[in-house]
Amino acid sequence: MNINNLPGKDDVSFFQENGYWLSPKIFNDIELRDFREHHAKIVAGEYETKRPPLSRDPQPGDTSRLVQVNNAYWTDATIAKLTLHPLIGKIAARLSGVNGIRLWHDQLLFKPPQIGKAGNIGWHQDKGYWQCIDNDNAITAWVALEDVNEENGCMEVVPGSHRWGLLGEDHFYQQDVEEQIKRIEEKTGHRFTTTSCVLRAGCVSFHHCFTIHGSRANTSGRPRISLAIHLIADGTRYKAGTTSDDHTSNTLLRPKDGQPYAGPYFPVLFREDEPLANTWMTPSS
Ligand SMILES: O=C(O)CCC(=O)C(=O)O
Repeated sequence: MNINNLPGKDDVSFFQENGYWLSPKIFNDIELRDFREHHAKIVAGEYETKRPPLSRDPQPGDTSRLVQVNNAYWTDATIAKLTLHPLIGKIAARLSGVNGIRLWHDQLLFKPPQIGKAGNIGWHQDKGYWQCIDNDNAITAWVALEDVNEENGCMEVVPGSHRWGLLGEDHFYQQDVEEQIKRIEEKTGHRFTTTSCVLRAGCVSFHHCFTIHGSRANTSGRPRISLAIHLIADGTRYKAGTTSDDHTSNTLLRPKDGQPYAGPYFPVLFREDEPLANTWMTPSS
């Protein structure tokens, strides 16, 4: 990882204006080779730590649709290094304007080639699923472990949509993404224009928890391989009584109203004034 790739003032302004930011390449080819190898093990259901993930869908062996593994970092020390990487935390803190970052949960994603709409991810705002979070500073770091573009179904974001409010259009599993666009345009009165997050392997896109995003089919001959790292500001508290009460993070902690999300289920990636803990950084290639 190259620690010189922190967002500057203009990058932070871009994030505030557009609700997303694409990093330059921050993981080098040696790191990427390792991450891909361990990503493949998890997809295959080989859990190095013997601890299963929090959840997954579908089960190992089925690659007829998008594979999604939540808290993949529990299963594998190499993926844990990526999920909990302090530089990811530092970038997220800088973009969000907060002093510390904790993990909310990770989501390993594998979009096989040529599975048509079964690889689509419907348009949604992450905050729709995370209303139990008492602030709007949550942010996602989406790490490309292979090159991603329109051909293999890269993530697309709707720039500026983080300022449209909460839409109640949270359809991660909705595969008819075109039909959804019409509905959102009618509902909001905004034109729905997307930007493709085209990334080289080793680059990371960051999106605000209100930013509408999703992705279309992988029409290429190669898989789309990535890890989404969902992050919250250190000090974030549980807000009881929302539609997200049954979010898996709450089933882990069983918090009381107003209780901070803290402890081993929500590890700290980064805190201002604390040294970056990770010693395995190497120069980016
Ligand atoms: O991988 C995608 O296409 C969408 C991922 C996503 O919904 C997220 O990272 O929040």
